[in-house]
Amino acid sequence: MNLFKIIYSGKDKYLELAEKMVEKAVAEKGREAAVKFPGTAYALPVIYAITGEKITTVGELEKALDLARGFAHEGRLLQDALDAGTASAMLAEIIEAVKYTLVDDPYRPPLQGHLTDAQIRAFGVPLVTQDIPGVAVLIGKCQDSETAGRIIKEYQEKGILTFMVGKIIDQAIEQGVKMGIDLRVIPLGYEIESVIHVVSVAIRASLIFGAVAPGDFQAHKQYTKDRIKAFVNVFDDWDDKIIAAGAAAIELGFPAITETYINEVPTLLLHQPNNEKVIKTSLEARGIKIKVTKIDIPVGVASAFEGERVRKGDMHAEFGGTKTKAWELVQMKDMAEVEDHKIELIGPDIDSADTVPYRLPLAIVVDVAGKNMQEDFEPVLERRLHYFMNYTEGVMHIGQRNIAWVRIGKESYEKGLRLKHLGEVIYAKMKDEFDKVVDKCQVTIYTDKDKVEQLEKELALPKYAARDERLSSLVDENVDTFYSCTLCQSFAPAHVCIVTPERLGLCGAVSWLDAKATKELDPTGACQPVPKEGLEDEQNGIWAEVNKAVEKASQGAVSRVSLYSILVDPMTSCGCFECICGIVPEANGVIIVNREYGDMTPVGMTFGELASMTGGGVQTPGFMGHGRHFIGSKKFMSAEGGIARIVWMPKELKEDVRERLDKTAKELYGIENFTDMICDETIATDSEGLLEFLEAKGHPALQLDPLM
Ligand code: SF4
Ligand code: CU1
Ligand code: NI
Repeated sequence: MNLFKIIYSGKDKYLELAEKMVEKAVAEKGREAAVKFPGTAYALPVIYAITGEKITTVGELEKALDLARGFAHEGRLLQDALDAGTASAMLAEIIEAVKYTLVDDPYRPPLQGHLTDAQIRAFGVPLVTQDIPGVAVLIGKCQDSETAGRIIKEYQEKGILTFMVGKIIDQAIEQGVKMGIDLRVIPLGYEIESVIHVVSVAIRASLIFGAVAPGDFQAHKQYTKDRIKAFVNVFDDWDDKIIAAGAAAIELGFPAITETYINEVPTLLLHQPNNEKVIKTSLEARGIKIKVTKIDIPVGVASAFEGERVRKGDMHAEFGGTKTKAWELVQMKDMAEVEDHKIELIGPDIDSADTVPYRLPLAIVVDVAGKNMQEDFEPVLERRLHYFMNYTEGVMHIGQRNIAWVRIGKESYEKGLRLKHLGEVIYAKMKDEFDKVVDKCQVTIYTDKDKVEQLEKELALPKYAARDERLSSLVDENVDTFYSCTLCQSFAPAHVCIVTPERLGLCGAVSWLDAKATKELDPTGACQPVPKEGLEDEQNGIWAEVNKAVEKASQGAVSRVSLYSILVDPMTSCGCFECICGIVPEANGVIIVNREYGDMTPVGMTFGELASMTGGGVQTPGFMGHGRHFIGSKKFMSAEGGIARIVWMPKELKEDVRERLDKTAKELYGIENFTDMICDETIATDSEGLLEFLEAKGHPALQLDPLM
């Protein structure tokens, strides 16, 4: 079989279909009709990245066809064949774009189709932390459903983000594989063209995080090859279109592993007929190493289970919520006080009653000891409890401290999961993630009502209060060290966050205490101390040492950064920010939009469009990515007047930050209920309505100096 012939023939089939689809779109919708995928600021992203052309109308699709044709010259070299693969990708994107033009939602659950920019941005943190160590694209149909189910499940347990195209989706459904974006098992669609939606994810990572210029295809290929750890598995049922898509993947640096022998190209196209070995072959081909902590409990423990929900009807036991008390605490102890790996349950377990759902009070107390442990790290470790429990199959954890809420599903209970196993998970994960500071760890789980209540009063509440006290005294003025974080450089090579007590990392996941702990855990790692020295500009928050650190960590890309301004040398963004703020000159303030909000804002841009204004470690005055928690900070654009500049936020975000924001506004300006003066989408999404509202409320931004 001639591999090149197969690819060219596949490409021809895409071309034929794409031409037909475009014709159909012209006939049904007319050349002026808009063409777009939902929730992206990058038009047809693959074509945009490859050619620099933004295709936005049906008429322009004809131009896109020409662009794709131009890529596909038939020749004898591997590169010619790979170009035909690239052309196939562009044509597949045209076909998919027409689907979205002809009907509103061509993909219905469980099928995913296109992913939005926001969904891609949300993958940023788990990708950089290696929570998601790689990306698998499974195409075709396995020999049997059991094999498909087993392979998918194994990828899931390894944390691999798994996309499926073709009949394997039905096999997964048949096997009861739970799927969805949150579970990191994503069925794209049945037709091979739908594979473009994962190519689009890789390409947009390059546009968003890498800030690679549209049209510089060489640079995009380099980015995806170096930074996106993806690979393709083609199962039995292949045809030439699938192989042409595989060629497109290979061109991006993603190896394809086929079950049927087609041909082999060292490191790029591999043949693995044995289904038992396909995972190993794939991970090796892409150089993906998986760190596994084997935890001996009856259910799986994997980051991919994090998004799993336990619904009321599927629930065996419940703790907290509104029904019972539930709290958790990590506390530092002396070495002699901790017996390593002691796990104790005080009170009834979840199999001692026959009323289901079974409701109990719960307290989880984790004692840790270690030479390098510090009291400051307690909350850092404690916050991980949420993740450790969520990673456990069939366990859902919400909240923290004494507003914890835990559910255990029936299925996992029936597999044998009991409370002690939660202790095992916590123990194993603490020792694994925090090995440099935790030498010994013991876990005590209380379900005895009196004990839970008594210890809450005597132990937990005083501890929480002391921590809050410590946190409120933790202001930038009171420390002599900030931290740099460069974790995101694996995707945004020039980006550096400077983390201060009052300004957390823009991903929302790294506070000053987290950074301090990270430095202790990994002394030469992503978080490095930056001495707060050489003050150059007090108002904007510019220090010579900070500049030096940023210049070094960004390899010279950025040499001057302010910590308190969004106009003067603002901090850069990588792409995974929780929120973005952008100025509205006519309102003399800024709007803030969170990633979850998908609709229009008063600046005439969606989150995705605003977000595309910044990213990849570039400074863009007037636009800045930041964490949710930064919104209530006294340092939030304090150079420009502070939080009084906030004029609009989505309602959900307002409610989330209300308490802290109101408190800060009271302290800074003596304003009560400041959050109520901020407009939201239920009031206005245009600048006229916004201004009207601000005037009616007497919003303080209107009295401040002109922003520009
Ligand atoms: Fe990335 Fe900044 Fe968060 Fe570090 S603090 S993980 S660099 S966004
Ligand atoms: Cu990031
Ligand atoms: Ni980012």
